[in-house]
Amino acid sequence: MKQRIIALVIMIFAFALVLTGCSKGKETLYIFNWSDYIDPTIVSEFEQANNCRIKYSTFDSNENMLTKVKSTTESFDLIFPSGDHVSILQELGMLEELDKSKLMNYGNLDPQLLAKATSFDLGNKVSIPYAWGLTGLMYNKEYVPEEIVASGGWNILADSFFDGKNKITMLDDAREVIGAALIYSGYSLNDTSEAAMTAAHEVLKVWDRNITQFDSDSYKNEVPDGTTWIAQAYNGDALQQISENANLGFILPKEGAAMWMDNIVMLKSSKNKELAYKFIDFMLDAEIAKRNAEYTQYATPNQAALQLLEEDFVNNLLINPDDTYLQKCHMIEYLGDRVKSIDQIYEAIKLN
Ligand code: N2P
Repeated sequence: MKQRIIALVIMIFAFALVLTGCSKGKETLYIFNWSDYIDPTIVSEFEQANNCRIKYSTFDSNENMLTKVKSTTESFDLIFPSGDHVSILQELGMLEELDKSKLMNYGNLDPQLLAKATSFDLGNKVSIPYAWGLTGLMYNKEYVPEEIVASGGWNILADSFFDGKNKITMLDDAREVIGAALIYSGYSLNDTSEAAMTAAHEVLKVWDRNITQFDSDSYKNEVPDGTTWIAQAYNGDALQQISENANLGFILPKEGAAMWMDNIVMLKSSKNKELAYKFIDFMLDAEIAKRNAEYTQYATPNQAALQLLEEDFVNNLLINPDDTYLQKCHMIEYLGDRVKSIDQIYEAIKLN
């Protein structure tokens, strides 16, 4: 017995030594990204190649990210906001202007997408496009009859089949929830006129009868396990699940969808800017960006990576829709104070 205890103490001591030995003296990069949004092997490869440590934290909505970044004493080096939140962080004076000469792989980015990104980052000064995608509906084929899905529009959420069953979720994101109702009502997702707001509110009152919760993360487990039958979902997150479970499906509603571009930004307060530049450049490498797109199932703004991706990925219309569908999609734009009208309706619906 005594010998066993001694052996255990020696083991714990050796383990602690290895742990401290590994992390001691190593530079640490603090990254804050959406959940399920990076291939973890890429993170460890970067750590090994640069003899550093990455402290990686995740968020599930721009709102949560913003609250944490504004309030936290823990400082991040790099964060991954959507376009409208790049503008918000920039207005708050929190973003570092990027020195592109430190990014050898910057030229891999698609100039057309960079031009689009100027709508939230004039002159592409503070952000690096990371991935883009669309929001649709993910469902479990075991529970949702095919004829309901075949109707193909956002109003599936109002179908009487779901009445009182508590089996539908929407994202916990005002822009996404009100956006879907606006698109369904024939308005732009960025329209905050009184007519648009009234129409969206009326639609949501009806959908809300079927909605169990507003949550941006739980659907990834709950649709596969049948707790939720249909959920408003990000396309890549849904496709990650679908690749492991043939019972799952995803549609882009016929009226159109919300579109967003997520970006890497560096905080002015970053204490490790050189390493942060290295990480951005690593992610911009064509082969790395290709592997990351395959893992996350999101469209890449890296045109050199697009050349390397398999046809199956490039031609998947749920990742890269055709132009006819894209014309019906609405980029979530920065609205300044106008966002308050959207937030008000969202809060009213959630309180109901
Ligand atoms: C990744 C979700 C990112 C999409 N899980 C939202 N912009």
